[in-house]
Amino acid sequence: MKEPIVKRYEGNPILTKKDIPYPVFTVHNAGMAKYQGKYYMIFRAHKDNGRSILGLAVSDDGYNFTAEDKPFMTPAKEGIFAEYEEYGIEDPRICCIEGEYLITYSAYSKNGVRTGLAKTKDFKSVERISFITQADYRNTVIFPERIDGKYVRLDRPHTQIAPWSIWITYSKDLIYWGESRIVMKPYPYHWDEMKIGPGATPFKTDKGWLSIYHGVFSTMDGCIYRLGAALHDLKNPAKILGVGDSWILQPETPCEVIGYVHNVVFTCGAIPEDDGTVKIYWGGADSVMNVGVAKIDDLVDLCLNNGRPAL
Ligand code: BMA
Repeated sequence: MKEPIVKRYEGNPILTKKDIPYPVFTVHNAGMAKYQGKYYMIFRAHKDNGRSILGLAVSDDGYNFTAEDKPFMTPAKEGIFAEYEEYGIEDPRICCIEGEYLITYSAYSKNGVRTGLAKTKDFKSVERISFITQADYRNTVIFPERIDGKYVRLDRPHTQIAPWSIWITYSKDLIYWGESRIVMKPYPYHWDEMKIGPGATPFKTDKGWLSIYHGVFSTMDGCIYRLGAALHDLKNPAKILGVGDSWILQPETPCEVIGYVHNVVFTCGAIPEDDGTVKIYWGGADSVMNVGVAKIDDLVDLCLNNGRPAL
């Protein structure tokens, strides 16, 4: 059998509800960052009313995490943020840029789901900046460098009319965003034919920005969430150089197949390392956190030499 491109860590799951010192019922879909040599994980957790909050766990090695005593972010209690976060905050992504850590998250309320933007310098305090989309946008990742002086993001509008595709958008100040265009669509009768969305914050390789995304396939037994890889041009990330034809990870282990939502691997964060590997973190069945390692060259090769059309 072919070696899997993502090698699962034998100690998975690396974080579960049992590791959290306050009551939560899931631990999943965590954004990841390295700060002062440590690994920071901002995870999503369901409370027993079915709404989500964000917790924080820290590790020296990227595998053994200890959760902080208190949640990192809970829905805002006042002002504009309270109005749009009432039903919970979910699926954080972290982008380290110019010494700050930007956190994008899905904010749910009776007005729909939109992307919130917050920032932290030290993973102790967090400051909300703005909502950067209107309703029906999720899965927002910000590139870790300005390109041509602009912040760049990928996101996924949520609509029944257009295919659920990945779009790119630019900003000079993180508040006002524009010049949007579609960059990648689901691919018919393929593992990602139903919908796709940005996953981990893209990271730089010498061949392009590597983006790990999720793709969904609908079956008679419900949806299957898998992960794939795409490579964006370094100078013009609206241009996709290649999308891997095959998935890089699919639900296979018991904690990915069975849980709060069956058959889900969903990433919000990956950490590229100096040795040419990347640690990819994913929620298993919307219940626990897992990690695996891939060689960056293998992912790039998949995109460039075993591809499918982006659009
Ligand atoms: C998506 C999001 C993710 C979740 C996935 C599978 O729509 O809600 O947070 O992991 O569904 O349930």
